[in-house]
Amino acid sequence: MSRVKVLDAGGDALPMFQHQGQNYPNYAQTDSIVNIHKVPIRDDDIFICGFPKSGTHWVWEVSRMLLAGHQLDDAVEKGVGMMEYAPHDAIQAMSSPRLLNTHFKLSLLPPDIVKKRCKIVYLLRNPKDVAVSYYNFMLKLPYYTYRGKWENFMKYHVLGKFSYGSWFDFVLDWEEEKLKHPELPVLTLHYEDMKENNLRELRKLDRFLGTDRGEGFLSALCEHTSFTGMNQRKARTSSDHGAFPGLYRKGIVGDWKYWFSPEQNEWFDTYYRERMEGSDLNIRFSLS
Ligand code: PPS
Repeated sequence: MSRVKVLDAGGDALPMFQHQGQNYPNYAQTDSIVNIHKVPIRDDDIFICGFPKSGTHWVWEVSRMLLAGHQLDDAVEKGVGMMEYAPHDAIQAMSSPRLLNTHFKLSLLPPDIVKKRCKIVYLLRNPKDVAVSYYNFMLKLPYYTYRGKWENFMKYHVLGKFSYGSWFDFVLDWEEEKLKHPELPVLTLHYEDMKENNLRELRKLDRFLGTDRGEGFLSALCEHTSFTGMNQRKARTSSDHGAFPGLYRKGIVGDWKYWFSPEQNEWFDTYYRERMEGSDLNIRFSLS
């Protein structure tokens, strides 16, 4: 394990932490990454899992309010339950049911998650918007000082050279694990479906978590956790917002159309077909 500088295609450096052949964010303390598989798991733990930039903050906010049974306006951040980021003794100290989250593949997480059949909310977002979101996030991280160009970032990101590796490896690993463990309670939510009809997807989440909050509550929650609502509230309350200024950026489906050149798009589509051949995952790249 070591701290490394990973160069994009133009030679601009991104600082990362490398562990067992995989790159991760360059967090100040890295014990939580190295020991993630050792986190003691409780029967009633709930997990939110997805590749970075798939809408984790959004679903985390919605889920914690469903569990609480009321809207929250506090400064609590998703990082408190992020398994590769939060100190593990702090995760141990959380009261049950714990709402944990991670961008790790299931095969690298504590095996007790599967053994104990913990509930997992699994998030998917189309990889073109993920790439754009990730790029803009990297540009804004003050301690990364990354100034690389989009054209030098995109392919390397898609090929898995940066933090958390490749979207394709991640989603294919998750699909394989879901098939291997059909008994595991997994609710798969697509970012695009949530943008299309948030209330419909919230109902699914409410049923899955067993929170049974009722239509009035769910409608108000949609409003409270809309992109605008969340963005404004976080700017007002959050201590982390300054550290992660690019987090609530646009919150739309299809922003990639403004970033991918025709050549980049063609390259991506060919690569996508190759990697996803044989997969029945239905990923939508636009809502129309
Ligand atoms: S992280 O840092 O990997 O955990 O990021 P993550 O939270 O998974 O994803 C960040 C993107 O989600 C968008 N976002 C939202 N979209 C719609 N509605 C709401 N409420 C919302 N909250 C966050 C956020 O803007 C990032 O996407 P982009 O495309 O960059 O805007």
